[in-house]
Amino acid sequence: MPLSRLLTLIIGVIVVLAMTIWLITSLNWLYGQIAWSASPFLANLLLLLLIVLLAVLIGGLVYYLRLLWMPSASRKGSVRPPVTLPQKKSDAASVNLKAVRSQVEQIQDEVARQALKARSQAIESNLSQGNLQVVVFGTGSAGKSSVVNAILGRVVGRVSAPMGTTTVGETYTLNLPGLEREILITDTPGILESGIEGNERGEVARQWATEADLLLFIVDNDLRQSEYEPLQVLAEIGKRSIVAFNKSDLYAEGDREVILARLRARLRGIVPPSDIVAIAANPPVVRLATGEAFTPDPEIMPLIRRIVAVLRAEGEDLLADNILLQSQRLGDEARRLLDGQRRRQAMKIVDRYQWIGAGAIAITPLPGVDLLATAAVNAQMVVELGKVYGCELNLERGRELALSLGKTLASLGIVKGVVQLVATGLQFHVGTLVIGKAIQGVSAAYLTRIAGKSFIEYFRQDGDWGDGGITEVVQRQFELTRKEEFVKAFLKDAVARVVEPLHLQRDQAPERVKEPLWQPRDTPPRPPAQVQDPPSPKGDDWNQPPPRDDGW
Ligand SMILES: Nc1nc2c(ncn2[C@@H]2O[C@H](COP(=O)(O)OP(=O)(O)OP(=O)(O)O)[C@@H](O)[C@H]2O)c(=O)[nH]1
Ligand SMILES: [Mg+2]
Repeated sequence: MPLSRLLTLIIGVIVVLAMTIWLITSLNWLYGQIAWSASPFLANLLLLLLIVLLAVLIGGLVYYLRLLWMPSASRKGSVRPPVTLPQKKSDAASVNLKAVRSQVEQIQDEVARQALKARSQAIESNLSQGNLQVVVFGTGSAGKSSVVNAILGRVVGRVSAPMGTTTVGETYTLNLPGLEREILITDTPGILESGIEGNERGEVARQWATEADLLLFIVDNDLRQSEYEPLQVLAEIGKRSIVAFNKSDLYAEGDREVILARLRARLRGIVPPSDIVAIAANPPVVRLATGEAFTPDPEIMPLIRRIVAVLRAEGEDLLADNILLQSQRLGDEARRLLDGQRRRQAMKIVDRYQWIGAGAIAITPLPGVDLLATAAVNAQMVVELGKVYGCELNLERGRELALSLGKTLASLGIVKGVVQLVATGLQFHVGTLVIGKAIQGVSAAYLTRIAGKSFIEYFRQDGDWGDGGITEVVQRQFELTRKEEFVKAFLKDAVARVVEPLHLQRDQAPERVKEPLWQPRDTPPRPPAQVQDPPSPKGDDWNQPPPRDDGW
């Protein structure tokens, strides 16, 4: 007790004592006066009245003193203080949800967008309501529905011997003594069942498990490796589990202890030993010696006690962790969908530019191999790709980027590699008169593709080439496009889009066929009208006239 309060108390007691003495003396004097001047009966009556009044006054004083002295929280008596989630985690979750919402808004696929919106709203309402989600999980026929029935104390889920009795997640409300929050308990289908339907049911169960604040993992014997794995995976993503060894009535006391000990040993580091309990959720009817049928009570209290203990001690943290986890998972999914959507949009742009460039270069060929790289990497394409990824560039910046990528293509020998690859691929498809033009056009398209895909990587990483720099990204994209199936499909497309129009053009202009369509090497350079960006500054090899032995 603080000193100030102690002093107040002492002074108060002295004052009260002094007043009491004065009061008794005064009453005594008054009593004497009345008894002497009036009657003793009247004096007794007055004394009684005064004593009652005094008692009421003292009672009132004691009541208010108690109020003054008691700590403010306990004064409210039965009203419990409001429960708040750990501030940091719930703040992080709401910040995360806000970011997710803006990503979800950008998703164009209506169905996916609505689904993600609904999930983000569900997480938000969980954040504000804070119900605890307990999910009953485990292999088929381990007794999950029986456990739910026993915990709820009434039959809600169908129970039967064959696996696959529960086919969807069923949720019930549960109030446990000593817990402020409402608990939602979900019975799930069994995992690790065979067949397509079994797998689908297992997926439903796993989905529920990832959304749980607390998992009740039901087994009916020692743990199999296949049961251990999902439990471990769930523990790795931060799921808290209680393991219930059900059907323990089937085992003699000693065997039951052996199984429990094995479970505790196997799950060391994943589930604390005290959270692995033996139960019998639905012991079968037994026939007594007298011939009478007897249904034993379920032995479920060890599990209920653990659920209450864990939720009381860790419930708020589990809830906050789970909300954070759910919002992060939603964010990952939104990002994945958005990334796919952007990639599709970006690839359309690359496709468009690669064939525009190919056509232009095939009509107006270039004098040298290395010039091809500059022509193939169009600044406007870079600007448009940036826009898809929310990165606004002006044309000047687009040019800079295009130029540096073109240089990289040339310096890594990718231009020559592509020309070689295209020349080999086209040799049987193209007539000799247009072969040079065709190789240039198709190579330009190929290089545009490598450049476009490299820029997609760059913009995906918020305008960063990554640790390996531009060289590594470009080299990787080149390697990826060299895969046989891609080259085949690309060349097939190229024949239709570049080579055939060239043949057609030649056939339709017989008088010009006498001059080969392919420009001789020493023709002065003519930049392709639509695609080529201005050449780089003087003194750059890139801009030098092509060497004489430049062969197409
Ligand atoms: N001996 C014994 N049998 C039990 C116990 N609990 C459940 N069973 C039996 O185990 C069988 C399967 O029980 P369910 O509760 O349907 O099991 P489940 O895990 O929900 O099964 P699915 O929904 O098919 O995955 C039933 O025949 C139950 O009677 C128990 O404590 N002791
Ligand atoms: Mg079931």
